[in-house]
Amino acid sequence: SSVPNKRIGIIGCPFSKGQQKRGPELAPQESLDVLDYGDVDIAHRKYTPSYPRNMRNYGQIVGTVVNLASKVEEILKDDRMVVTLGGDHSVAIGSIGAHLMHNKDIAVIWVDAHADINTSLTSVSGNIHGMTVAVLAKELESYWPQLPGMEWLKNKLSLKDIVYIGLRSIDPLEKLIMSKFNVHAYGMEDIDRYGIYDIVQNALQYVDPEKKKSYHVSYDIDSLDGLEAPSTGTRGYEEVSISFGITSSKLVISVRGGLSLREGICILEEIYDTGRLAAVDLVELNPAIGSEDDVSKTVDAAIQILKAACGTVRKGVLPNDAVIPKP
Ligand code: HAR
Ligand code: MN
Ligand code: MN
Ligand code: MN
Repeated sequence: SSVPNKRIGIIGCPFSKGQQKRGPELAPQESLDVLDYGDVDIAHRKYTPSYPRNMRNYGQIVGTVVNLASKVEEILKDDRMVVTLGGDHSVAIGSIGAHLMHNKDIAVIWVDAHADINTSLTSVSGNIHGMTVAVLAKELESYWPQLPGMEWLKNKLSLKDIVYIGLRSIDPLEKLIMSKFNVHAYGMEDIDRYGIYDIVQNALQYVDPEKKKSYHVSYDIDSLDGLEAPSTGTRGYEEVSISFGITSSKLVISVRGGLSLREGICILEEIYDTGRLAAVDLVELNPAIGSEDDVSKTVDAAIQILKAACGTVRKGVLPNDAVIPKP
């Protein structure tokens, strides 16, 4: 129905561990108009006693996501598709928050090994990148302590308007939250069973049956298999000690067995095809992890995902006025 947006705005949010790679290789077709909006200022707010417990670097994060949000809103107002290059997944508080300010009627497609739906009270790690969805969620408001500095987030995301693709590492209390609120999710086993194409069509049908929403894809590069995208923070085998009250145990996080790059590309191609893709986050790419080859492989995977988001067609497009050369 709609015409895909050929105008794109790129914003970097080089948050703690993320470092963005960008350049002309992002522009898949010459007809694309890509405008670089620069990088967001990273805030350095000191700890204050009013900050909630178990949220590492809270001051820095609230300060930064506000800056990102105003840039993202500016790009959306310029009628461009927004590409936010993280940074870790906490930057999506800013990008999705801004998308919600611009248009209340959005649908989020969260492509990730993880659900990132811990509150500060359920998180084992205290890492805010594992809490992003919960910060944004309307239904979880009463499960948080006061979140100073997040008052700008007035239009919250309904958990009915998010769908997960590619999950394979969920904490027990995240699972509890997801089942209590009936959050729609496709895990790797669903992709094995039905194939990625049908999963994407089903996900869109679920989250946007009337085909009118503005899409936001929040793409965590760790959704890809570690063989495809090794340079990311949580891709392998990890053991974390957890305690819930008097119970404590070891949680084994093993996130091998992820999406192929082709599956990742397919997701973005199909969402691009709706003509309503308004924002993409590409997060958790960490150039400080792995060898030089690992980094370039991961960056290349990210570029291919973003090119698909910008309308690249793998089987090729016809050149404008060209003719086949003859001797
Ligand atoms: N669920 C775990 C936590 O809350 C691990 C989260 C890891 N998150 C990411 N982004 N890498 O998806 O800490
Ligand atoms: Mn994530
Ligand atoms: Mn993840
Ligand atoms: Mn298609």
